[in-house]
Amino acid sequence: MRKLALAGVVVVLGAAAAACGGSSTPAATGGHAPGDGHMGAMAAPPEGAIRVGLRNWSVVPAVTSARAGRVAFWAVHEMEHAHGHEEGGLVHDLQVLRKAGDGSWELVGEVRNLAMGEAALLELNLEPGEYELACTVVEETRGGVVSHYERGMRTRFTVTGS
Ligand SMILES: [Cu+2]
Repeated sequence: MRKLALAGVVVVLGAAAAACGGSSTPAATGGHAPGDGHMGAMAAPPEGAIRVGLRNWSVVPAVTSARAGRVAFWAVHEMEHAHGHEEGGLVHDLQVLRKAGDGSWELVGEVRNLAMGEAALLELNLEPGEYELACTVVEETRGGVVSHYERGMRTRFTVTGS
């Protein structure tokens, strides 16, 4: 198994500050690089983004509607639930589904495989309509097959005309 030695990476910011002299206390700035798009859930949500909490077993958006156009969702796999491996829920997705004219749901966008404590930004261009925010992970646990959607990880979301 290969492992990447990332622990030793140190990013030095603001070398010009050395001109001030004297202080030996480095400023503690956030050390998280965006990387693959997954960020820590404790990070502040980007401005204007709608926070969507993902937990066992619910999807909890900060608001339940938005204006049509650019909509940004800040998907957060909540920290506050501790669960055993038998229960499932080690990762959650956020799927944004739009109700089509024939009543079926079509996928508009998604972020996948958020581990507990992770967050990710999903920016979409949404037309007016009825939507569902859901997690469609299906896991096999020692307790059996667990469908997050059927357990309750879905909620309605409305996009109104701009
Ligand atoms: Cu889930």
